[in-house]
Amino acid sequence: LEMVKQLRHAVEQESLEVYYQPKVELLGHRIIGLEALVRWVKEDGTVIGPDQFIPVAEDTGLIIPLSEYVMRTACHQLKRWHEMGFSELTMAINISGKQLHLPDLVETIVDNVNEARLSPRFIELELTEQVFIENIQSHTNFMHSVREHGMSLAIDDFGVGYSSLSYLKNFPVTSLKIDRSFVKDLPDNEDDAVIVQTIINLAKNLNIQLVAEGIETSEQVEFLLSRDCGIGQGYLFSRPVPAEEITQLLQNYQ
Ligand code: G
Ligand code: G
Ligand code: MN
Ligand code: NA
Repeated sequence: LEMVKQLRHAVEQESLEVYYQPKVELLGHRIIGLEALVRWVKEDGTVIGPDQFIPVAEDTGLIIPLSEYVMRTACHQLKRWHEMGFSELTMAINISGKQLHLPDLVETIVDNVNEARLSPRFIELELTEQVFIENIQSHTNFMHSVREHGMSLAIDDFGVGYSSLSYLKNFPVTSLKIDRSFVKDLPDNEDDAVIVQTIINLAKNLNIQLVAEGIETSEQVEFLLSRDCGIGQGYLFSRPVPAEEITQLLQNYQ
């Protein structure tokens, strides 16, 4: 209960922070996009991760103002980076299954994109595989609406859910993010190597962009490049960090 009160206060005061993690080209490490990841920075400076408060926010309805804050902040920040000359950067925003039940979710997202004077083609929404497996009509409607508005749609944590892969054919997905559990033990773990190879082939055959998550070593990069996976995220390139640190990374690269 105390946590609910504090979280409500943090949302009202807009004292949550949005961190960003780069998505890079594995060959050359150029940043091509960012993923927005919300953080709760307490007054004593401790940083709390979303796993600890998103579920609370969902159960209390605070997810509505919270996610609007994240979207507004991320869109305005992306606009700032575009105006600094990094004009092709994309922004990925996480959407949880429960948020999909919110009425007007797409409209809220589109309003924020328009308000920041961004083209929707720079916005990518990440849904976990669970959402696809559930196969609920309202979720399908959401996905088509996202695509009709010109935004991209990624499946996050791909490969961890048991499912029929046919949903890849039936949903308008533009990108797959290989769950980091399959990347962790590359290149030595032969099972993971086969699984990752299979996901790479799948994405290629379906003409879907592929992103490897959780990259921490250059050996992992070498393996992925040799198998023709060209895009990734992970601590090797950067942890999720505040916007100013991303600006530094962008400027240092040039
Ligand atoms: O940043 P970190 O790895 O701690 O994120 C943990 C989880 O929290 C991830 O699965 C991510 O998708 C989720 N998450 C991060 N930011 C947001 C957000 O703004 N909204 C929602 N719904 N989930 C988020
Ligand atoms: O579920 P989602 O992919 O949105 O979660 C992103 C989470 O993964 C963030 O909490 C982020 O901190 C974490 N993460 C990102 N890169 C790495 C990595 O290289 N290693 C590990 N262990 N975690 C990572
Ligand atoms: Mn994600
Ligand atoms: Na993930």
